Amino acid sequence: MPNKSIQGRIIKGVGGFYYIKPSGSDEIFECRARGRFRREGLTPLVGDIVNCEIDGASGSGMIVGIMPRINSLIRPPVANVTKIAVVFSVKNPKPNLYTVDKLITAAMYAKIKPIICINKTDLCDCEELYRIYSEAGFDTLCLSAATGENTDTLKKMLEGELTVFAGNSGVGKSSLLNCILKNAELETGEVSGRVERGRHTTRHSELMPLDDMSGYIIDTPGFSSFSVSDMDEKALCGLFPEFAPYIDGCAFGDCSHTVEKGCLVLQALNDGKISKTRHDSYIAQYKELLDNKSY
Ligand SMILES: Nc1nc2c(ncn2[C@@H]2O[C@H](COP(=O)(O)OP(=O)(O)O)[C@@H](O)[C@H]2O)c(=O)[nH]1
Ligand SMILES: [Mg+2]
Ligand SMILES: [Zn+2]
Repeated sequence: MPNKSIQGRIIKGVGGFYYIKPSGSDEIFECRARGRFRREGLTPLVGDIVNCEIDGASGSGMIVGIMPRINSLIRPPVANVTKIAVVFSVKNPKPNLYTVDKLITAAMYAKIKPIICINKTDLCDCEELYRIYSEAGFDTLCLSAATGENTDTLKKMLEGELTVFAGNSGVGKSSLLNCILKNAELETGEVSGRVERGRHTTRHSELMPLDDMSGYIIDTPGFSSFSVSDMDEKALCGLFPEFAPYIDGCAFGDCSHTVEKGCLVLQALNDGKISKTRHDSYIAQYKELLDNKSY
């Protein structure tokens, strides 16, 4: 076999080996990374598009180049994420909208499109939650992994994307993925925090290809948030798409949209055009960002 060059995506990394899948092919190449990357402080990440040289004689491969990333997350360590399924349940566990809104903010900050996934809608109705997030301008789905409601619609939204499933433990991420992926048999069920942490450290990130369409998904045990702590609080309002029509018209150029008289965002809140829970999350996160700055 002659030597050859390939380009593909890293779908898994274990113990210094990377597994690379060229697009449109089912072949997987096992490669190591050039020492140069380590010296340059650059670690190949799951999700990276890489160029590799495959040695014809030995069949062994070497990553020789990493394409520029559109983004990279720290936890899970994955690059080039294009969508985030923000999963929460109507009940068991009950939704914590502040956690949900922080995840959405972090996604918006990383320029990753969120899909709001309201799960376990077989247990109680989801109208109010659906209204909050669809009216804020997000793709929003009422789902049930138990009955399969809307899981086909969710799958269609994942085509051609690299989607991270995020949300607190127990909300049904793995159950939803088992609905979407034909051959997945992900572990589901209530696990104690202790067991989950233990499992967490032993598990690595791995992209799961979608059946019969392009795109990948990644399940992240216990993953609940990623950091926006370096963000300027003034930029926060720009991450709430439903504020956009009102921001520019605010009475003062530096309006924080939290307490000011004449603030058009607060006016819209009073008029019911912006949801109270979303604005509450905005205020809480605004204060958090300010507090982080003042130590
Ligand atoms: N009633 C109901 N239970 C669900 C649904 N989805 C998941 N569950 C249950 O919720 C528990 C946690 O689900 P799991 O998928 O492990 O959540 P994860 O921690 O987010 O991956 C399991 O006992 C599931 O059977 C649903 O749509 N309806
Ligand atoms: Mg799970
Ligand atoms: Zn304002």
